[in-house]
Amino acid sequence: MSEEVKKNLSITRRGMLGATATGAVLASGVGAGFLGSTGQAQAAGGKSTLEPGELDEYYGFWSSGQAGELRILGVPSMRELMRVPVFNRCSATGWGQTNESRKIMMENLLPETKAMLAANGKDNYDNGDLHHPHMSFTDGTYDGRFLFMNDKANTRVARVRCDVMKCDKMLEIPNAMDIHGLRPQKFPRTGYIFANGEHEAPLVNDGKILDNPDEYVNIFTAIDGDEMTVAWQVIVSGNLDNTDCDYQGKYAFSSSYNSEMGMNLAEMTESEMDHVVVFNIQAIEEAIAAGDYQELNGAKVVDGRKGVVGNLTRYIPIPNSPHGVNAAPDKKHIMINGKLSPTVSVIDVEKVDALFSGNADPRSAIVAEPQLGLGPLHTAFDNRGNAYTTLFLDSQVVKWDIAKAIEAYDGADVDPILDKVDVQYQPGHNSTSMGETAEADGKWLVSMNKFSKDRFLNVGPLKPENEQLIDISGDKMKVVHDGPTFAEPHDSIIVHRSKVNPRENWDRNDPTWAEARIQAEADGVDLDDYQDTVIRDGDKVRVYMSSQAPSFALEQFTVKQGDEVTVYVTNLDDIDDLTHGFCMANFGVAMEIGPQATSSVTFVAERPGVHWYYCQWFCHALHMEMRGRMLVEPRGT
Ligand code: RUQ
Ligand code: CUA
Repeated sequence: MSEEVKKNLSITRRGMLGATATGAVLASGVGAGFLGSTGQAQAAGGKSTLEPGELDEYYGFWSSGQAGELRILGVPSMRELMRVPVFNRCSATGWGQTNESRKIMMENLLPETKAMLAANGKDNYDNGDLHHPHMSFTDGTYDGRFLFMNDKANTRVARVRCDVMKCDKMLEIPNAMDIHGLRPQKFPRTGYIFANGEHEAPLVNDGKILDNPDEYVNIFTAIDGDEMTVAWQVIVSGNLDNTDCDYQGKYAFSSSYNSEMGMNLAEMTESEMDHVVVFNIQAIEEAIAAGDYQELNGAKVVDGRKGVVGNLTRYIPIPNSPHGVNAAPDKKHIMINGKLSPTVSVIDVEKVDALFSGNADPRSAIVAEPQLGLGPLHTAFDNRGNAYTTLFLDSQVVKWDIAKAIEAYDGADVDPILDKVDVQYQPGHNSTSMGETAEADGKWLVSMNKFSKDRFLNVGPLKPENEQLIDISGDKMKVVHDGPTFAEPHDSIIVHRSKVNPRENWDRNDPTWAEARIQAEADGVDLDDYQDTVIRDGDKVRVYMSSQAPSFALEQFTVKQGDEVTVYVTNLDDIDDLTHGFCMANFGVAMEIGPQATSSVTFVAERPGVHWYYCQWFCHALHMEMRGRMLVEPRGT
């Protein structure tokens, strides 16, 4: 890191802390100015507070960072609507515990992962670090099919079905270490999911190479989003941070903050210039088709390192430690956010062709590099040619004009910066309504701030983060809402509600419980009808019980101590919102059964005596009565 940058960082931190109180006073003043006659906060872009019963115009899909789940918010109200467990465990839904969720979580674990988990007394991961949720695209805009998301903690990528808002696929990525940046292909459709391995390691990481960083590599992965399998991987030089792709389906771009391949802070920030890797998708596909790859852990791996002859990758130098990568809705520009550099580097995708066809200077693809402020991390967009960049160190969002930034880079005397607004405090990602699609609509921006400090009642040393809603419909940005969130949202997308159309109830033919259906058929049980059947199969017992408010079909069943018991509950209620639960008290067993769904859970009945199971979702006036007994006969009786 240069001395000048270091000095700027420390000055700004101090200045920012000193300005905290003033910032808070100013912000509350702004809020008061927007009180309409109804007492609702009124903003130029529309109401940010909804009346009871009013629905939001947008779905917000939120990461939860180290909490491991996906969250669904309403925008602009910022009300949290749902949590979708993905990489975490969930006490309410039984995610990580039901047979259906365990199959999804465990079916694609690598053999060495299973061995490591077994040695630690586990058969599955129970944490995750979900940073980047993004929706599938068709023709440059959201298509409402799937959401894809990364797990930085355990090198996984997961998919959530938008028809039921449940995770249906999870894939551990071989060869790569710690998936960070993730984006779906925008055109012609998703297609690929591009995923960056952030941390470098030996390509066969089996302990033969240890403290020899010269032999470490990083891996870029393209996943087939339909099949949820690894399509191909590329070995790169330097590490990989964030990624995005163009609207032509030709290139993906990944930032690298550690082109040095340094192992400590001083080494990682040594060079004045790092780089962005450009991946030539067609050239990579051709190399794979030609058999020009090595197969490692079942993945087809090509070599795109610097200095390797060929057309798979190019490296564009970017000032020190770039972070966010964001494609503009003009379908032409890719923003590389400087982080330690106060700049955003603007790549013109039409100038990238020349890097592959001729011998053009890689920097010739850069058409602007405006100085925006300290700590630019991520950029979002409206539909009027403006970009909005978070400034982590300045605790601001800066609005700037892309065309003017290009003119300024060409030498014109114009200032691309249009407006700056203080946020509370130190923003990471931001997102605008439909802003990562060609249908950006320029109404709302969410600034996802890493610190809330004084914005909320003190809840102890661990504070919530703060997400602020900003009205961007006018010339000046206006902060209209503060929203605390638990650890720790990184990224979000704001999707117009017309794009998403979830079901009210499950379809009885849903593939989620396909295995339960096969077992039920083998046991002569009709999973779609009333069930009160107990099947004994050696020391395995299968209990089939349907549920209909306010009762389970079985009031009791008997097993022997030590039996492996699988309980299949099918919710035959077909009324919207009529979810039942099944909790086997004192066995650590609980799950959700949505309307028309089947869920199953397996446990060993290693506790003799009378044990109550009960419905754990308040479903009916007689919900408390929705219970039954499991009688466990002691061993040897
Ligand atoms: S990336 S802000 Cu995963 Cu910026 Cu977190
Ligand atoms: Cu069923 Cu409560």
